[in-house]
Amino acid sequence: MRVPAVVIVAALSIYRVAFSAGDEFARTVANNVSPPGKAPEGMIWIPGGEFSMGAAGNGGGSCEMPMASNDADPIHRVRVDGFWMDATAVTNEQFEQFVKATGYVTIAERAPTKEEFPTAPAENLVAGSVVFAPTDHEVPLDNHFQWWTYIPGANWRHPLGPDSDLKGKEKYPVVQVAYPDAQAYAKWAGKRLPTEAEFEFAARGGLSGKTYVWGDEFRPNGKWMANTWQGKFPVKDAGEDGFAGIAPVKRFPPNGYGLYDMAGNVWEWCSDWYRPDYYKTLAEKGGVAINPQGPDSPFDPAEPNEKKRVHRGGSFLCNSQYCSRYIVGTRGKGEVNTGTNHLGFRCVKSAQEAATKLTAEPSSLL
Ligand SMILES: [Ca+2]
Ligand SMILES: [Cu+2]
Repeated sequence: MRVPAVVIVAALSIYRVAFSAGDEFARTVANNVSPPGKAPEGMIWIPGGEFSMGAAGNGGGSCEMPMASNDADPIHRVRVDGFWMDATAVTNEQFEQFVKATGYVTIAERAPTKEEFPTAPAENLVAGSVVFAPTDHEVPLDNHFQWWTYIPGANWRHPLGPDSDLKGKEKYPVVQVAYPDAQAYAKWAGKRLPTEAEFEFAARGGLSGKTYVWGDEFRPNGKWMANTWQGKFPVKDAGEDGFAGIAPVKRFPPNGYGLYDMAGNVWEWCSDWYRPDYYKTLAEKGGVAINPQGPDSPFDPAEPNEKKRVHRGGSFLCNSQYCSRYIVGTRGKGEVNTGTNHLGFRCVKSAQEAATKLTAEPSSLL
């Protein structure tokens, strides 16, 4: 839901999932195939292959993961086919091209209707979206309503509310996009949203079982590798990594596949429904999960009436005090119609989809 009472959160609940002793990473074995043709503009060939997916539970991994990983257990073996992936999150200027071409109106720009929210008072049925606001003093980290607020007039053109705009923000990731908005963009672009397995395979960049998309050290040689939060959360984003708040795309080093911002900056939509026990289900089946698409239906015990899809990558709000989900393998989740100012997306394209388009185009000219 996106009416004021209900808000998306960086980390809402902890599920006590039994930590299995066999929980460990095995080697990533990438497919030995060359890219099927020329890369579509802005996209990178991800070879696919077999890898260990997920994150070790608190205390069981290579570093502490506060509130990060209780739904990312157990580590299990997955195989994905090769695919093309956008090198960066979709930017404001790219999203604007889509809106100009199609006249698409995002969910945050549409007023919620009485039909959607029969019990909501009429004065609450105002178009808007959810925005992070720092608190003016230290607060206990047990109630996210202290820093997330529904702001009327917030949407992708006004990410922080009506007084904000996109001037000079062409290369920033588009935010305040709900799942159907991201899907509509992908369809227009002849692409689709990644599965969670594709996202993680790509994020790991060919490495095996590392803590971060770049390795095991958070700041190798003192270098900041992703846009995260420094300072006291949620009071003051100290911006020691160069950015207080969101950063333009490509300001931090790419991962092993040449993908930018696969950790930090903005969360990204994946196409899988969210269930905290999905990995457990796959692990119990045994063997290797081939191109897993997520569970058949969503269920989050913390908010059983919300339909949620997976978020991946963490955001500029992630930090070691509250939510360290810039750690690769950890998972996020969000109600499908809810955007926030730290949630965006990028697209992928299957090899076959790309090939079909190439052969289809010349004949359509006949
Ligand atoms: Ca930062
Ligand atoms: Cu986080």
